[in-house]
Amino acid sequence: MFTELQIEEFRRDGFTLFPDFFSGEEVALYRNAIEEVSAGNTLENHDGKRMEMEPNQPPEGKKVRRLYEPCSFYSEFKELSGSAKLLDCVEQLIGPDIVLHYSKINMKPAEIGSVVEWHQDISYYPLTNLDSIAILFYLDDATVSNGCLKVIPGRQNSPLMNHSRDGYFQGRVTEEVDDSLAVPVEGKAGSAIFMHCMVPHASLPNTSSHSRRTLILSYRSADAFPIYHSEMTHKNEAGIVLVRGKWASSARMTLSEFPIPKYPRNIASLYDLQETSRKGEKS
Ligand SMILES: O=C(O)CCC(=O)C(=O)O
Repeated sequence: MFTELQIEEFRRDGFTLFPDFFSGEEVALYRNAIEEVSAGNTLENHDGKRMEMEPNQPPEGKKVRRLYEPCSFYSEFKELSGSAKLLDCVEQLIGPDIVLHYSKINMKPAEIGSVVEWHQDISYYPLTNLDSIAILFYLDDATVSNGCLKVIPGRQNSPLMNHSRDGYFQGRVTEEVDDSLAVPVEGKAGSAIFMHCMVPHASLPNTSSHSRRTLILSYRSADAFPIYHSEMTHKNEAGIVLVRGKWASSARMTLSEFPIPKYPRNIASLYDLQETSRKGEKS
């Protein structure tokens, strides 16, 4: 459970770091599960339904960039997503009726781990209210040198930043970001960052010799419904799970307007969309 102080910090800054959320044994369990799932996959021959590989490696390279939806596919992570310890914390932040929205593991492998550019999570999936959070669990010690998360504290109460260009959603902020406002969130393996969906965040490429694996679970209040049903929304909504409390019979609306992300196509991931955007293709 969070202390009053941690909740205050979350409300003020939009995030809070929970040190040692996992024990050393739990970290080892999740790392082993990741290794098992990743084993045998290469850039030229991998299970594209379950994972995405780092693109800048030889065809036989084995560096995975992301594992998709671990809480749907693998028992260790599914169990975590419904665990009382985690949901008690989530409930303190977004209330008693809780939906697991999505999960993923960003691997940020040593030497070539990809950049994540500035974005606010909810720009990808507008909801009727903002009771939506992501929890980022570091499974390795995360520092500035291996690409820990960077955030802009306190920005969660301002309007959404622009994520579009030429009318298309870019998956990254397209206005200027004042990097001097950013703070790195370093943490030991096993620590967790609870982050509001409106917090701008990013992370640098990993050029160090240490990987920075991060498990990410996103939850939303059951009365936060998608306000725009693109094909991407359909795909995602098929996987949502009520993990505590009850389904809502009406949507709670707290926003008078919100930008709609017009996706250029079905994307594999944020990396995919941000890369396309960098190349300057119409997206
Ligand atoms: O892995 C990271 O550093 C950030 C991840 C993130 O923001 C995302 O996948 O939406």
